[in-house]
Amino acid sequence: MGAKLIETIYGNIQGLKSSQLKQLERLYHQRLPGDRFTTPEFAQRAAAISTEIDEPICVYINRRGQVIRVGVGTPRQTQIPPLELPRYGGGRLSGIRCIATHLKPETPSEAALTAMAIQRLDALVWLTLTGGGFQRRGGGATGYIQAAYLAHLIPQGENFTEDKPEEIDKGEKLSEVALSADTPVVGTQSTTPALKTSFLWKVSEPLSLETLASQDFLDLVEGLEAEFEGEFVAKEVDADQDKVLLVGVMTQEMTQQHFEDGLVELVRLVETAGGQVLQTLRQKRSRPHPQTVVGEGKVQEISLTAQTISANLVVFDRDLSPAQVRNLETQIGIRVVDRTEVILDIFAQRARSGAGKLQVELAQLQYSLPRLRGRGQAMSRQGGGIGTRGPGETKLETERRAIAKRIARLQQEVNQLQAHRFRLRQQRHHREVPSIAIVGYTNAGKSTLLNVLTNAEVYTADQLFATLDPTTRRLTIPAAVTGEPLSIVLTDTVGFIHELPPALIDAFRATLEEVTDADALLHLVDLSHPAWQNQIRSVMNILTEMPVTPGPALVAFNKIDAVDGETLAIAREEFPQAVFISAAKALGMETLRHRLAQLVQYAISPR
Ligand SMILES: Nc1nc2c(ncn2[C@@H]2O[C@H](COP(=O)(O)OP(=O)(O)OP(=O)(O)O)[C@@H](O)[C@H]2O)c(=O)[nH]1
Ligand SMILES: [Mg+2]
Repeated sequence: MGAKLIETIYGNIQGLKSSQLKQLERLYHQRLPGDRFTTPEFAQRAAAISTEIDEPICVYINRRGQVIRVGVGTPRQTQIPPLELPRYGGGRLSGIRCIATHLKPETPSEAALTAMAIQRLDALVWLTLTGGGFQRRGGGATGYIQAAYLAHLIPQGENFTEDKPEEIDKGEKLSEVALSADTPVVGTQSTTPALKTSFLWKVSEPLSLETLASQDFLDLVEGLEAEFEGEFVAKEVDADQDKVLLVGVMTQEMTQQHFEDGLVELVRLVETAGGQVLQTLRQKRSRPHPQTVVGEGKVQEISLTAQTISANLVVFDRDLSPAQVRNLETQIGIRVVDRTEVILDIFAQRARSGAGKLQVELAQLQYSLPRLRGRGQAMSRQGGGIGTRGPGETKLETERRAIAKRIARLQQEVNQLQAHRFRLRQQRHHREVPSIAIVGYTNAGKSTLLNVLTNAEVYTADQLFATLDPTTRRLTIPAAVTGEPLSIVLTDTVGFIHELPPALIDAFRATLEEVTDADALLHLVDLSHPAWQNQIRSVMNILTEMPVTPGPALVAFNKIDAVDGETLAIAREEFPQAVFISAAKALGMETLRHRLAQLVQYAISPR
C-alpha cells in the first residue's frame, strides 16, 4: 500500500541548518514494528536530533509503523488538524501515536495531553532528555533519554449527555480516575477549568526505554478501542438528533444578563431545530478574534470538549464570517454553524405554504452565497442536521452564478407575492375595513390570541417560530363611541426575535408588509418570560428598522395567568397604557376588544 509520504517538517523550523533538517527528514524513512510503541534505537535517534537542535520534536506514527509526520515543537504546536486525521470521530482512536521529546525532566504537560485527547491519539510517548549523549559512527545513539512516559486515553464509561447547560462552567474538578493495576499512574488530574471530560488520560511512572519498548502496543490500543466503541454505542441512542456543543462569546458591550439570556434562547432555538445541547462553553473577550472568534486556547477546549461529549455540531451564539467558519471547522473537526443558520433551519422546517418556502429558500441562499467557497469539500454536509436543510447540498455546491441567478428569480417571485398581498389589502382598504396586525416576540401567544378572538385555527405551540405564514381573520368589536358593531381584520404573522437575521427580514418582506401596512399594531408581550423587557426592546428595534413606519401600537401583556404580582406591578408601572390578558385562559378579552376599538378609531381618524 504505502501512500507517498512527503517529507515536510512541520512546526517552527526557522534557524535550523540544512544538515539538521536532513536528519529530521530521515526520520520519515524509519519503519517501526507495528506492535511496539517505539524501539530504543528510534527513540534515542529522535532524542539526539532534539538535543542537537535544542528544541522539542514530535514524530507521529501510524499503526503500520510508518512515520507520517515530523514536527519541531511540542505536541500542541505540531498537532495534526482533525480533518487531516485518517480516522476521526466515532468511538475510535485515530490510529496515530506521537513520540515527543521534552528538554526538561518534567512529566507530560497538560497541553500535550490535551492535544492527545483532541487528536484521539493511540498513545503519547514522552521522552525527557538528559541534555547530552553519544552518537556512534554509522548511526545509533545512546544516553540522550532520561526517562520515558507512556500516556494514553482511557474510557470513563460515563454518559454525560444528560447535562443541562446551566450546570456547566461551575469549574467542577475532574473526578479521579480509577486506576488499573498494570500501569502505575503519576497523575490524571486536569487543571483545565470547567472542562468535563468523559474520557481522561493515564500517564505512567517514568519507565526505562527497554521497559517501554517491550510493551505490546497493539494489545493496548485494541483493548482501549473495544471499550471506547462500547461507550460510543451507548451514547448514540438517538442518532437523528444533532448533538450540540454551544459556544457563547461575551464581548465588552454586553451585560452578563443579556449574554446569559441570549444563551438560554439559543438552547431553545437549537432544540426547536431538532438538536440537543450537551454542553455550553463561554468566553469573555473584549472583541471577537478575527480568525476564530475565540482565542486559541478556547478553540482547543472546544475541540477537546466536542470530542469528549461526542458532539457532532458546534453552534456559536453570534454570526460567523465564512473565513471564521472555515478556520474553526478545520481546527475543531466537526461542523460549525452560527445562530442565524439555526434560525434559518427552523424556518426551513416550518415552511408549509408555497410563499413560506419561497421566502425561506431566498433567505438561505442569500445567507449562504458568500459562504459557498471552502465549505463542502473539507466538511461534508451530508447526513442532514441543523444547517443542512432547505436548499440542499447540491444547490449549495452549484456555481455561485447559478445561485445568484436563482436568487434573482426568487426575488422576482417574492416581488410578485408582495404585489399580490398588496392587492388583497387594497381591496380591504376599499371596503374600508380597518386592519390590525398582531406583532410580538416569537412564542408570545399571537396565534393563540387570534384563535381566541376569531375562532381561527392557526397552529399554536410552545415552540419558537410556530407561525411563518400570515393569517388574517375578521373580527367584530363594539365601536369606541357608538358601541355599534365594527368590523376589523386581525392578522397574525411571523414572530420576531432578538437580532432577526437581515437575510430573513429581506426575504420575508412580503410577510412583514402585513405589519407595516396595517392601520395599527397590537404588540403582544409574553409577560411570563424572564426577559420580557428585552423582548419588547427587540420588537421595537425591528419595527423601527422597517422600511415603512408602522401605525400606532397598543401593548398587551399576555400570559398573566402565569405571572406573579410583582412582575405585574412592574409592567403596570412601566406601561400604564397597556392591557393585561391571558389568551389561553381568555382573560381580559372584553377590555382588549374595547381598547382595540379605540386604537382603530385613533389610527384611522384623519390627523
Ligand atoms: N400560560 C399561558 N400560556 C399561553 C398563553 N397564551 C399562549 N400561551 C402558550 O404560549 C405558547 C405559544 O403560543 P403561540 O400562540 O403559538 O405563540 P406565537 O406568538 O404565535 O408564537 P410563534 O408563532 O411561534 O412566533 C403556546 O404553548 C401557548 O399555549 C397564556 O395566556 N397563558
Ligand atoms: Mg404563532
